[in-house]
Amino acid sequence: MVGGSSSPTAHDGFDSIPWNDLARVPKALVVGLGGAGSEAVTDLFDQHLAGVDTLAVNTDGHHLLTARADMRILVAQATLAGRGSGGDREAVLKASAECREDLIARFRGYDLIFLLAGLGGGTGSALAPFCLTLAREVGALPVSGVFLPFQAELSTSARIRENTSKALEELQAQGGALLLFSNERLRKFDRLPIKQVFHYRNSYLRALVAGLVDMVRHPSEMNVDLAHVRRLLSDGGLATLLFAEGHPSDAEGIVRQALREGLLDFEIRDRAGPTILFVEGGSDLTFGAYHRIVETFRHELHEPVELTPGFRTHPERWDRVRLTAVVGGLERRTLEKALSPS
Ligand SMILES: Nc1nc2c(ncn2[C@@H]2O[C@H](COP(=O)(O)OP(=O)(O)OP(=O)(O)O)[C@@H](O)[C@H]2O)c(=O)[nH]1
Ligand SMILES: [Mg+2]
Repeated sequence: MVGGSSSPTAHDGFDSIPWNDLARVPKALVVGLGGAGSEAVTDLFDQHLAGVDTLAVNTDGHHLLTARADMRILVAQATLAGRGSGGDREAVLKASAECREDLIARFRGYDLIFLLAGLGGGTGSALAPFCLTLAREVGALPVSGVFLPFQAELSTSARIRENTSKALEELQAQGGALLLFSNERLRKFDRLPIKQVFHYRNSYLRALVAGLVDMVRHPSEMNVDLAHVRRLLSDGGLATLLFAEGHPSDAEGIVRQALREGLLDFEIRDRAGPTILFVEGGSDLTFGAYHRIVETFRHELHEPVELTPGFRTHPERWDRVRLTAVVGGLERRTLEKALSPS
């Protein structure tokens, strides 16, 4: 317990410390915008993300009824009558003033806000950049997670292509953390049912969300907290999150998994920008294993401008380590590049 009967005396000046404020745990919210965003939030809600609240936002009332989340709101009712936008991003942008106060009221009090949307439609493509601004306005740290449309949709619909490019451009212009999910990377699951593939992608997204939330919610034994993440994400550049899990002795495999085997699309410059690397392991995690992971990661990122490594160990033994990283200073992605990952 913080403070309490064994805390130092008033003489030490400790009584004037606002213990309750200091012990406050950062709060996180995951918001699903539009149809694809709401489906992702429903999947995350069903997978029980501990300590994270969920909100589904849509212009389509019928679809919203099928979403499962702690909170659900129908937006732009006056203009779109609860029927969705039918791909009309401009209509949703025009109606955004209508839902501004409602969204701000839901966002207030959260430290981390994840904004999820499928790009290409009207609702998610309009609300993702709009909500990014609102999340910053309430003082939260936003992380956008967007799903690019399928190649077939992009090549046959100028509207979907335009909605996607505009949203992508606006999100990147605002800087901060952007998780860009490329459907092309899902092509390796061509033989699986669609729902299962989306579920797999959502589980990966869940690991990224849980990794960051966990990193900032519990005090680490070294270095990393919300202030570090905030500083990295506030320098105006673009950043992504990375995640991997493996055996503590397999530093190369863990780092390769994080950088090259994920579902995200990103482009690291010759030299990465400020980066946070957080390693979580069991009580048996050795100093050597931890350092090998840090060194391998540093080497693979070509010596980032600034690397902040941190770790936390659990009281019990665990033959796994989990790596969560925030990598800054990334290149902007065009839709063309994201669709043809190297
Ligand atoms: N339904 C669904 N669509 C996905 C998913 N992942 C990516 N998408 C893409 O998301 C894009 C946007 O679709 P929706 O989310 O339905 O569109 P919306 O934001 O509700 O916009 P409007 O319905 O036009 O107002 C589609 O073009 C899909 O390619 C997913 O998990 N579920
Ligand atoms: Mg919709």
